[in-house]
Amino acid sequence: MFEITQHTRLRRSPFYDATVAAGVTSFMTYNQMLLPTGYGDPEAEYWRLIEGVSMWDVAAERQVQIAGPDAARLVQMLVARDLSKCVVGQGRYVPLCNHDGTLINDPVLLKRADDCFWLSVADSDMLIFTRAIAGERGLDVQITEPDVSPLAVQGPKAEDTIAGLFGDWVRDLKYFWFEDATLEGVPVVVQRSGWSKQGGFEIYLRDGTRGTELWNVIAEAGERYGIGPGNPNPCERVESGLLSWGGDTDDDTNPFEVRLGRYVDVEREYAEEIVGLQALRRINEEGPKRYQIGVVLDGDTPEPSNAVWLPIEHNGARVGHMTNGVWSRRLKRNIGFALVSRDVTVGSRVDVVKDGQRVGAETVWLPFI
Ligand code: THG
Repeated sequence: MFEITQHTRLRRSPFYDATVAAGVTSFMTYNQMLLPTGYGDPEAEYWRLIEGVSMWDVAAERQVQIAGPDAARLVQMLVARDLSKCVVGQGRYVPLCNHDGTLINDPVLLKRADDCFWLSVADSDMLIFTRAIAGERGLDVQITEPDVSPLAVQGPKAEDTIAGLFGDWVRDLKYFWFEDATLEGVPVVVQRSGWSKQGGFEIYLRDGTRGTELWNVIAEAGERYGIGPGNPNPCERVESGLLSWGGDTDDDTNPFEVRLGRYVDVEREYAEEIVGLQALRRINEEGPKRYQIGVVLDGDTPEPSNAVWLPIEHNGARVGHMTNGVWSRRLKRNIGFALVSRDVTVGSRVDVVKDGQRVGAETVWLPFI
């Protein structure tokens, strides 16, 4: 075995010590941070999310704060979605594209004030990109990475857990809406959000020195509901059809190909200043060449999870890739997303090629559940 060298370019979460104490067994990197990926009991971690409540260190979902007189204008230039009706206290899922209309991130946007926004980003460097656009356009903004670290609380018992801590007002929060709050003196933002379809909240810690405190307070409040540690769950998110940017996308993927077309507003004011909008209009008119559907593999023996793009063939010809693969504990089948040519219809037979072997599969619509 080898060690991972400690270095400032591999940043630790404020919840790092708490996750070690909770028995974390694996990490991956995400936004140059360590993101926990397991606690040694995948079966229990899955069912805790489906039936109870699970808490996740997702501090690696970093915030890019855009503040200043031109903040609103810059945000509208950057994201594919019209935000004219987004109010302070509201969040939105906002595909972010480059000039070619290629999806380069899929942040959750938080409108903190009329002149202050957070982009809660997936794993690509949005500080560099947003600063470059602001600089080229001569905009009056300050772009920073604030001391903010999300902790997700997910599952059917998440609402009771969070209401027990903050009060019943959290039950009235609409999806992606948020409120500032304090928890035993720890400053946080509470948002109804999270990368699962089991319901829940994200608690954004606003003081990186108090991660262990926040973790422990939530763990204690959730004890009566059987809370335990977890992480963005590969099985649940595939069953639920949630996109993993950088996992299910490649260097050429546009939002229309991966079911995000409904978050792209091609008819917009000031269209000429919106990054990538001309390209997105063209792609939308021509129709994307690929699309994202599901595959259900033949057989009912669990295969190890697969994060490698596997070729898919249809009538012997290469038509795309399976971009992830998991054993579905609810469907009792091996399933995955496929990014394939539009010529492959849903309900077709295809072959997934793994280690030179062909495994038969059927194409289906997403989500699986
Ligand atoms: N939470 C926060 N930041 C994040 C993520 C998160 N940043 C990175 C990554 N995850 C962004 N990706 C997603 C993808 C999907 C959703 C949220 C973040 C999501 N989608 C819902 C769906 O697809 O059904 C709702 C979308 C809608 O209709 O508005 O929630 O998890 N803080």
